[in-house]
Amino acid sequence: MAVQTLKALSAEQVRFFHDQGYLALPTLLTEAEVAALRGIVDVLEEWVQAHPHPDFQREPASQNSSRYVIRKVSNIHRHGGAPWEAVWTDPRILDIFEDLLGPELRFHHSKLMMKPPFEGSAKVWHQDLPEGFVSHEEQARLRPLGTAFKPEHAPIVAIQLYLDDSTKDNGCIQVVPGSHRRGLFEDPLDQALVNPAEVRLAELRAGGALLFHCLTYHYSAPNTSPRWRRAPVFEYMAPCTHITATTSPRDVDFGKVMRTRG
Ligand SMILES: O=C(O)CCC(=O)C(=O)O
Repeated sequence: MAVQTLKALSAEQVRFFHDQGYLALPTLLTEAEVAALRGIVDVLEEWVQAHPHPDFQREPASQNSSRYVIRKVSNIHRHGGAPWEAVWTDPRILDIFEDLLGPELRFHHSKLMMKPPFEGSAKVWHQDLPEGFVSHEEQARLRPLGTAFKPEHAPIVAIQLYLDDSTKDNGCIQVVPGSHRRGLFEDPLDQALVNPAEVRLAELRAGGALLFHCLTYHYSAPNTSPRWRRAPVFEYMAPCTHITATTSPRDVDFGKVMRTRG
């Protein structure tokens, strides 16, 4: 078997990701990069008050208020201008994905998850794959496979980057380690599948990042704190040979080649 030369991660980090289905990276973006990206989010948030857009999703609690409190921005790599496009194609990030998925990288989708102070709602326990990454027919084919449907058969991985410290009280991501090896379940996950004793909090400082596989069970709690939690997600994939990957019709640049062999 060919020995892979790693570009960004250690062999231990790669092993941890494949075993556990997630990996925390405490430092990825610099303070200056975080400040620049936050600045653009502030401008976008102001702009959308007068120009609502289908890619900007309101926080349910703000549906009837005059202010457009944003929960999610789809296609953030296209809405945020050059600094956000730079994150999308950042060689530091693509090197990490190469280490995890190999040299042929494709784009899946991007979004910015926003949790406004005191208002940011929970995202229930789920796996990403049944949230539109494959069709309903494909899900019906894959679910009965149980644990024979392996994470390697669905090489789609997310990176969530933190523009604010992400902690339990402002709704950090929580994961069930190793759950990406349990097969595919209905969306959202039946709460009975989540053993509270297994849950790990992915608390990270601003500038840090979390990688998670599209089969890993994950959840984020409501923001009960006075602090924002702004956290973009970029997903990339290797060419899929065991599944037919798809995405939401609104996502742009799906399948774009980010890296090729050699
Ligand atoms: O950041 C969040 O609140 C949830 C993100 C998430 O669940 C996802 O990207 O699949």
